[in-house]
Amino acid sequence: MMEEDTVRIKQIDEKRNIETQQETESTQGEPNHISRRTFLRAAMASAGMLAAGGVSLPVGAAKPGTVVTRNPLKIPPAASPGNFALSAAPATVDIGGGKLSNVLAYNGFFPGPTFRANSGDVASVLLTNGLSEETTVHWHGMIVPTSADGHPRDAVAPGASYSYQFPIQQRACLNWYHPHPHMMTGEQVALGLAGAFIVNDAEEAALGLPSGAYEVPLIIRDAKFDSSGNLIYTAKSSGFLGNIPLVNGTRDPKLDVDTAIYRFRVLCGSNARLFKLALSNGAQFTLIGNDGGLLETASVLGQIEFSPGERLDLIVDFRGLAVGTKVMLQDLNSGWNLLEFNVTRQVSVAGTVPTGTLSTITPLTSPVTTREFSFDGMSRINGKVYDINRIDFQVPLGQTELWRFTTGGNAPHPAHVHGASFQVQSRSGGRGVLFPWERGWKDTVLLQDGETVEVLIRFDAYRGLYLLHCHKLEHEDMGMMSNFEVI
Ligand SMILES: [Cu+2]
Repeated sequence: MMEEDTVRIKQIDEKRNIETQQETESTQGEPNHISRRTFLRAAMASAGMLAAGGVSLPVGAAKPGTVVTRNPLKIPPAASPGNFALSAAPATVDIGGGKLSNVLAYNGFFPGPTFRANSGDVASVLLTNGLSEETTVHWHGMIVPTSADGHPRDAVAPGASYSYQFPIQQRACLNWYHPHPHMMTGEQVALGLAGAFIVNDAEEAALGLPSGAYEVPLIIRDAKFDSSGNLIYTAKSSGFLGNIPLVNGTRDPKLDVDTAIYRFRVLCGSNARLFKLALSNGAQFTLIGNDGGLLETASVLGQIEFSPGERLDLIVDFRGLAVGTKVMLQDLNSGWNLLEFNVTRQVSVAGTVPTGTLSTITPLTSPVTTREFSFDGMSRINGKVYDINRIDFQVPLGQTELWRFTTGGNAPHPAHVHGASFQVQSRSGGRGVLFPWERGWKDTVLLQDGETVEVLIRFDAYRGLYLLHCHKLEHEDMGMMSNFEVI
């Protein structure tokens, strides 16, 4: 494993820039190859910087009070996944104001096209790998057969193609797609490979939620750029943190809005950063859904914190605002301005902010098995570093189980499961409560230090190989991941 990893890291990118960071807990028991890898990466980072003739000096996020030129928010093109040719390849894109950046892109778009389908449709996507390294596509939140899950075992070699085929048999929700290759997920996502996947159904349609121009996907992430303005990846074992926020691949974005109700489909697309969303005018969000679709009832909230891989379905009401008003979507954690809403047009659009019952969610009950998963250090689950060939446990199809996630340190760890959604039951230690955005169906739940989170889960759809992992992508790449089999 050790030599294999070393070779793989070398293949990735000789100029990548990786710093090591000590774990806050004892590293005793941390397998050898991790320290070998971090050492190797640090050595390569030095070599890369020498070759490049110096260290780049990316400009930080704008300071408060600075006048910022705002760029129209990019809206990725919509696409049907019915019979779609998807390429992953280097591209040059405008991230706003004519600033051209070299990125990795799906079909030349950063973010990739937004897939939109109805429950009951069939997805058939042919990926062609135009990268210089292997990749896969994982359909995060989609319940798909193992062959379509983008497991690192199903790596697609440079120049090769892979056909992802799956029926869409789940409720309306916002999911997303991104690479999941062995130990290179963090790099490929940070360099631009991600896109939204929206599923619609009749239950959702009956609510008459804002649609068309009033339904806007927002992929929020952080990023780093070199002095030429190209996206770069500088991994840290504690997680990649960029210094520039991007929404839909747009720097300093603005969105012209009408005096109407909007539905924002929000994805935390960062590798490691948590965002705490709020509106600058003190207005509140109406939260109507999350990872697995609509909640039973809406919640009105001033602040919402979410972590890599989590999704939010938010209603924002601009009806009472005067034309000319500017409202900023902010991240209270970093102090960043994420997206400026400019109220530019007075309209009268029918519609109301949803209240009351949105959806029916049948609770999972009576687990027959309890499993414990300790997210240890920065690279292990239950003491073990991921081994692509090792199956760590087996889960009977159709059996309700209680999974208990714990962590001894080095959080945040967003715990993510493939192959099924779960229902969060409790959080003890740490923050000690469940939040309104953790109701309903989830596939990613945040563990902070000292926390134990219990979920109920049942795999109803497919037998086969799936993954449990930390969605801090650097932790995932270092081995905080586990293979399991639904039998
Ligand atoms: Cu983690």
